Amino acid sequence: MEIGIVGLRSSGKTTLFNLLTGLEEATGGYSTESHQGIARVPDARLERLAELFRPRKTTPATVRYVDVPGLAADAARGAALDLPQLRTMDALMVVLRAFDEPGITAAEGTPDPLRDLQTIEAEFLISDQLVVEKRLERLEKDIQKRKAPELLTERDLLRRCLECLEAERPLRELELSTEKRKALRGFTFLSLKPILVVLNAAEDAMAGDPFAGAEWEGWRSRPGVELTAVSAALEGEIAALEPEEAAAFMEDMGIAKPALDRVLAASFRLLGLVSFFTVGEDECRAWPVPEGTPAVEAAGVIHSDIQRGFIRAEVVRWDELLAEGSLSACRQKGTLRLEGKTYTVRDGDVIHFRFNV
Ligand SMILES: Nc1nc2c(ncn2[C@@H]2O[C@H](COP(=O)(O)OP(=O)(O)OP(=O)(O)O)[C@@H](O)[C@H]2O)c(=O)[nH]1
Ligand SMILES: [Mg+2]
Repeated sequence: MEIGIVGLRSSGKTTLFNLLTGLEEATGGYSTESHQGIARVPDARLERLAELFRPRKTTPATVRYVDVPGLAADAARGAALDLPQLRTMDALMVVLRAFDEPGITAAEGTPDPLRDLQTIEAEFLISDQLVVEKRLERLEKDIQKRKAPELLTERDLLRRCLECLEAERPLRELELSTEKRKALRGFTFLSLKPILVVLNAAEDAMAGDPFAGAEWEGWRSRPGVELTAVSAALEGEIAALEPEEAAAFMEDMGIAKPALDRVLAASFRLLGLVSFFTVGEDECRAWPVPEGTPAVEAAGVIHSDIQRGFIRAEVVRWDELLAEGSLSACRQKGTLRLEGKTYTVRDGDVIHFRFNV
């Protein structure tokens, strides 16, 4: 599962990407290349489990980010089409510049995150509209030759999409059945992807909710949209400190947790993922799976043998395990449940798979 980082030029995409992944790609000049990297998703539950089991290794869930070159604010409409990589992403993180920096402001204009968000969303809509129109044209020709029911169904669906886009609404806002959603998958529409809007704010603007104003009202409750704010500059300072210093610094600034943790947690939710855990002396590990995954498939995420030879899953909630102190205590107490192949894995389950190959 991948998240594409997208935004106008010099909005701080690569700076954020570096902070999230621990990589050190060049910032400042206009990027022309994309970068890929993996971020560890902090999880307090996993840390608590690791305190109990003291494993040799603790492995958190990860999210993969792809940092793509920025769009120029004055680019020809449809410029997002030049970023074909975006289409293959599962979700998009839209970085908006809200910080003021003389050199950047001179080149890219005064910071106006809402304007920039509208510009980017417009790019998504245009780019999707071009795809829909092209396909509809082709369909009309095919339908003239042959009135196949599947062609007519597809035309109906694409007409609905076109109507939505022409009304300047993203496809995220269409109410679609699972089946229709599947039918649209191959088109890799940008405005259908869930987005995480990250406001890259000035260091001193992190107190309060930057999205509280009336101008953001329309964005606060849209389907498939999450809003969050960070100050990349401030996060960079925190990341450069030793842990104790960082804690003291954050306390001074009145910050409970690094904003990056919020970005990571939101990214994870955006992808529709939940975590289950495996525990033991060797390793405590968080495994990300799509919401609704049955136990037998979750087993396959660990190893295909475990899926193939699946007998049953022994499941206990992470906090119940912490309360009892061990899996055997949970077994005695009756909080450890035996589940079969079709059991739907829930966020925070600790699972021990029994299998036979
Ligand atoms: N003051 C301030 N400067 C920032 C902040 N975030 C990034 N910058 C600076 O803004 C400049 C551009 O940052 P990048 O991370 O390269 O931006 P980008 O979005 O990757 O730019 P392109 O890839 O060229 O589109 C760099 O000089 C950063 O140091 C911030 O939160 N505050
Ligand atoms: Mg960049």
